[in-house]
Amino acid sequence: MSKPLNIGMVGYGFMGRTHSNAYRKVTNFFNTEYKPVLKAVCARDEAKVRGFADTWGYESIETDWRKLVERKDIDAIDICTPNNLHHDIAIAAAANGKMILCEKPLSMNAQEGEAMCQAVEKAGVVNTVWYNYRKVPAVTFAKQLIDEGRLGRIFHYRANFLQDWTISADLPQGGAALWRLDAAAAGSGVTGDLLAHCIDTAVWLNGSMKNVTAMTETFVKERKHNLTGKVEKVSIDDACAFLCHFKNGSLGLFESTRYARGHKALYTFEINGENGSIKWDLHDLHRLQWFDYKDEGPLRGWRSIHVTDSDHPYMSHWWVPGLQIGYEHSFVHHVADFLEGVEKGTPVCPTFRDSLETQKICDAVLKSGKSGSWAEIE
Ligand code: SOE
Repeated sequence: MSKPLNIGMVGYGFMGRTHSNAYRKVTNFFNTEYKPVLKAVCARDEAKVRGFADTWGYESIETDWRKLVERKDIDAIDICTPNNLHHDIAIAAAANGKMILCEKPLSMNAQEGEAMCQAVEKAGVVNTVWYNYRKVPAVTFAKQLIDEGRLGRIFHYRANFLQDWTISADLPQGGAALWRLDAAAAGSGVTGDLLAHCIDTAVWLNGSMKNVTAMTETFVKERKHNLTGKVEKVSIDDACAFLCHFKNGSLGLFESTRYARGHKALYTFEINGENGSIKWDLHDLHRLQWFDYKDEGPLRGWRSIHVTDSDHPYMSHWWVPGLQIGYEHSFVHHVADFLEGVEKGTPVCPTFRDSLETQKICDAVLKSGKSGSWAEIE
């Protein structure tokens, strides 16, 4: 008999949909002791939140997140709000003894993030941050290969996250989906939204960073603000590129922008070691490119591994070998890992503490982008 685990979700945007879908599907494919129950969803607009609850099968709604985190029938709070609310909701949820699943990035800055870590650690509640790309089977497979030492000494790590949806100067900032352009709600632009993903994966695969040097740019300086109706200064970074030294001696190169015409969500990374290299591309997410220096002779070359066999991470839970899965499954895997952590009492990675490292790197990147100097990672 499975045990219910009651979810209370705050926010219902794009991420609210990906998470709800994952909660609904997970126990059809993973044999978990706990089964998520969509107990309540919370947002300020009552009519809209009721519509969302009906679509996804939430049992009830709230319009004030404070009420939600105090409800006795909720076990876990899922934070899917704009970034400026993560801190207050997480602290209140932890004080009420709730487990927490928080959307990325953890917080607006490392100071907030540290307070959030202390709150969940003091309360002793299970906590995780939705850096979902770790849970793509090909990316988890890359982690296995690296941990097995197959690449040997690592020399280079490079990653890109390219989009093009904010090029129009007529696009307003603030409110609904456009809070990502408003620094007051998002904290930063592409650094917290997109590079945070690249940094999370990089630190997971290649270890901690020592220092960074960055350049940031805001191409459109003013936009109408949806909440005030006025034209206001844009304070987010539209584009950011940075170099870093990893603690293992390798060099890192990262680029992210929302101004790469033709690219919608092109996340790629490559890692080069003395014995081999690995490449991955979100647009082909079920494949891992692998080069092995041992393959001597005329047959040497890059291998494109279709990560769909039952001995590949997570894949034994899905269809049959050769049939691929997609973007939404990374969230299903995250929920499966979360439920396993709850059952076994083990940390669910990335934890708040793991994600604080990403937050510190984002802060250092933004600091360096302003100063033009190298910034050390605290
Ligand atoms: C922004 O467009 C966005 O939706 C991010 O917020 C997500 O984290 C990223 O995975 C895709 O792009």
